[in-house]
Amino acid sequence: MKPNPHTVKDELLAAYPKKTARKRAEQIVVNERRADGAVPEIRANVRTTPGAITQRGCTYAGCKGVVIGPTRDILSITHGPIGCGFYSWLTRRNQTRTESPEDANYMTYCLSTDMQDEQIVFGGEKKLRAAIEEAYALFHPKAIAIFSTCPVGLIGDDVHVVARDMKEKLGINVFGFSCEGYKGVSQSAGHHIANNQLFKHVVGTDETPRPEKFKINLLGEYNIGGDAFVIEDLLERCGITLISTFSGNSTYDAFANSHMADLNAVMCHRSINYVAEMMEKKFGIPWIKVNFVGAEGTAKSLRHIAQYFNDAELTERVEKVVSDEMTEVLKTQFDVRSRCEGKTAMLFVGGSRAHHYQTLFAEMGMKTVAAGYEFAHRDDYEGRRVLPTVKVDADSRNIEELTVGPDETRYRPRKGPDELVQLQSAGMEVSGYQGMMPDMEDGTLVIDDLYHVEMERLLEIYKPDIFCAGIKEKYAVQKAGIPCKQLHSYDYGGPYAGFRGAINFYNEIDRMVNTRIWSYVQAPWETEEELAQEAIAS
Ligand code: CFM
Repeated sequence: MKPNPHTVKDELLAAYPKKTARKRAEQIVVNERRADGAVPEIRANVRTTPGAITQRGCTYAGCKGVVIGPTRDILSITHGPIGCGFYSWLTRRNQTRTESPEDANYMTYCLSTDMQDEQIVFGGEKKLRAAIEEAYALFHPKAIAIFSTCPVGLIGDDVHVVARDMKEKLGINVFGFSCEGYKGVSQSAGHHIANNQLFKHVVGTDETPRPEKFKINLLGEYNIGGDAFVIEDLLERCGITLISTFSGNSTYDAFANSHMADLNAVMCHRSINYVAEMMEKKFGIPWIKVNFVGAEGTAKSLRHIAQYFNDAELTERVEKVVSDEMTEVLKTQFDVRSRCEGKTAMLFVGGSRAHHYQTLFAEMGMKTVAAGYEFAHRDDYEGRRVLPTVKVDADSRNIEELTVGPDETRYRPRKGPDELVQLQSAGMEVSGYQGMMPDMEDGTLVIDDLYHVEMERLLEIYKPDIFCAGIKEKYAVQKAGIPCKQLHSYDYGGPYAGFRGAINFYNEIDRMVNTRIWSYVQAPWETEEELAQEAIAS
């Protein structure tokens, strides 16, 4: 029998003291869409209740690990004690491909100032300067980025002054990030800080003109498991020039030249919408939301890009690529549907994938019964139209909001207001994002910042056929006898983007939900006799 989502919500809340339950109730929402498309309000981007086991990461993780980390030729230095610098490793399965074997790729290196007690007491700036000089002597990079961990902010080291001095001294671009882990309630704050600094220090610093016809940037694609390679190939076959990607398979030079593009295609809205907005204000480049996850989403995104440029030849090429790819996609869809139709999934991931990957499951005939983001904001759930009503609390006010206006010489609106309205009325959302909830069925559960104790109850109540989360959840889920797909790292798999990626995903999920191995999961103390007795008792 299908569980009643309202009863499930009450059950989840029953675990908490009254005051906590009252607040938490606003983050656990039964999705019900009104006729006008509006969805219930959800509380998001707020502090995790102390004591709860959250899926979230910290601000430093969002800045260093997520946004800047995947850029291969920016040398990243973590400033802090080594115990705080886990993400110096870049643990995220981002891939990159240099154009020639001689080109710089620092992604496999792990640099930290390794602060000791002495620096905590007397200050760490001196050690940071020495580290930058040492790194420069070793690698001669084009740019060095410095990332602050919590203690740096607590003791008051000024990484920006150090960066400015070193930039002058070494003659390369050096910039710092005040991305101390505690700066925000999650990694989301780190995205914003990374966006700001990239925009201030890198974007628009290379004026080399680009002669190509259809020039775009892809924002919010991080090349996990090779996704970017699939998308790059598709764009190339369509005749679309990718000036830069923020930041999968990316380079410093591409960011510097990115203001030459005529369109920003935003994939992960949460992590990079700030850059899109600032580029629009300063250079006049419009942005649209795209989604290269799922065959349908990929086709729609390519078509929207063609529609934006409004060119018959481009449209024709896009249609050719889509139809070439769809034959194989539909064949696999048909095959996996015979085994997966009606099975259920739950997705609790980050700030965009819990939405994007629902489309892949839908293409397989599978249902999403519950989903949520770790650190997204209300607009990622409910759509950007709620932005004016989002409460700005003290935690959000902590993050710098850059004031950006049109560039005196370089502001060039790529489309006039009328053209933008025309695109809108042709069904294309410009500067917009619908969010996750309008795409989810009524009666599904939407939970922000899922707590571990809730996850365990959900598994018991719904027994979904697959649960999608990350490494911290994976083994707890599997011990409950339910397969867990990591949608952050893809486990060892991928790519899942584009048409080819969709086929990969269908096949992998088909294997995961149809293997019998999970029915054999049994704790040693659960003897057959005891289980039989339990069954009789219930
Ligand atoms: Fe964007 Fe991401 Fe995500 Fe994200 Fe992330 Fe990630 Fe993610 Mo892990 S940028 S919000 S901070 S799509 S690392 S590639 S998988 S939580 S859903």
